[in-house]
Amino acid sequence: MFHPPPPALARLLIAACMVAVSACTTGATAEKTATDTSALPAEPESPIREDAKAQPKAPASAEASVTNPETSNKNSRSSESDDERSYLPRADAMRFADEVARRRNLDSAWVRHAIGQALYQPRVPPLMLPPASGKAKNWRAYRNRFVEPTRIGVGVRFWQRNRATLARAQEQFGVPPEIVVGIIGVETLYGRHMGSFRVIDALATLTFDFPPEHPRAQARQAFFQDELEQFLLLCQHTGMDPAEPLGSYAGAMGLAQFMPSSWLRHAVDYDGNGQIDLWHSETDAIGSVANYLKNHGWQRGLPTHYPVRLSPGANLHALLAPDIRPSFTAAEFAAHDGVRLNASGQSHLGPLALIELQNGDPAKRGSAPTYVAGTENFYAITRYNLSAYYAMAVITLGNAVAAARQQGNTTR
Ligand SMILES: [Ca+2]
Repeated sequence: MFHPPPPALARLLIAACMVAVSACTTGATAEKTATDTSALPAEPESPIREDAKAQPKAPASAEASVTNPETSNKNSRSSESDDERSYLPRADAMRFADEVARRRNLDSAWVRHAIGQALYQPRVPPLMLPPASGKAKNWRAYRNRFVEPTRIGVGVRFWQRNRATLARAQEQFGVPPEIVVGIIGVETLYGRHMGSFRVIDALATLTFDFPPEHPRAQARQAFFQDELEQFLLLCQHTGMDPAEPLGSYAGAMGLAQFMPSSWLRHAVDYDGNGQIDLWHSETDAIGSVANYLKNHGWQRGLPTHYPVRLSPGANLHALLAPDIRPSFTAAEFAAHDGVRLNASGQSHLGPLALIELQNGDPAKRGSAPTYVAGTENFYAITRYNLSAYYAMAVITLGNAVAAARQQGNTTR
């Protein structure tokens, strides 16, 4: 999947591209997550509010049903040839190609060829639509998809063979192994499900055929348009053939499911072989995840969350208002009637957020929500995927793998 560039060509392209990349990373581009399976680019006025409480669409590793798009597309749309699905004849796609070429100082024939070989993927747009409203979120069901014996077992082996790298990443970036192990486990089951859509197909489909019925279609389409542009820059930068890389239906790539913009900004060559390969190098993936979190506010040594004890009838309205953004001191938190932090939570120095995770509709055989007090490190994990459910699944899986590893060590 990853081909090193021919050296002479690569040097030329890298020189041209570094200028372009720095131009886009210093702008006021909205913050984006690494994976963007359900995520929104944060906006100045109301960052992440809409999706922060939502149970996200599952990351690639839980999407077995979308891992073989080519087969299903061919089956379901056998009358449609590749020519009919190609973006080559689309005036809007070619106009965009010319704009990108001009904006980024790229060869316009190369950009037109790259976008022109993209194929519309009919299964992608429906996957972007939010779940039907009124459906209660269910943290326990979500958690059980990720925190289960197979994933824990694979996670223990991943940790074992990468323990030196995980320790190095903790030393350098301050992010503990269980968080990195939790993220890569939830994202791709440690590389088992990295997605099988061509990235160029997924991003072109979401750029030129984003579902108009989506409540935020315009912003989301703009997000993917930018990611398509970033993907082309990434290909120029690395010498990858744009037709080659595979990823999720949203265009997220590799063990850590990085979107192209995140790859350009936060991925690192952590095995020192001179190139970044997030598909095949577990070492590069580990360093990149840790670097991403550090760049998004991770603080060394800070816990992710504390338990919260609630008395019946506790008034949570004010505490829930800022959503997952840590906004209250421990004293302010505990000043609310019926809300109690444990001893370590009470002595926490930074801001906290009351995190609510619904467990289905209590009126329909569901149970009461789960609450924790999230710290700035909990919030940092939500920069990876804008969802409290996602962050809590990452933390819970990482801790479960750590516990299983510990148990294995003591019984061995
Ligand atoms: Ca590398």
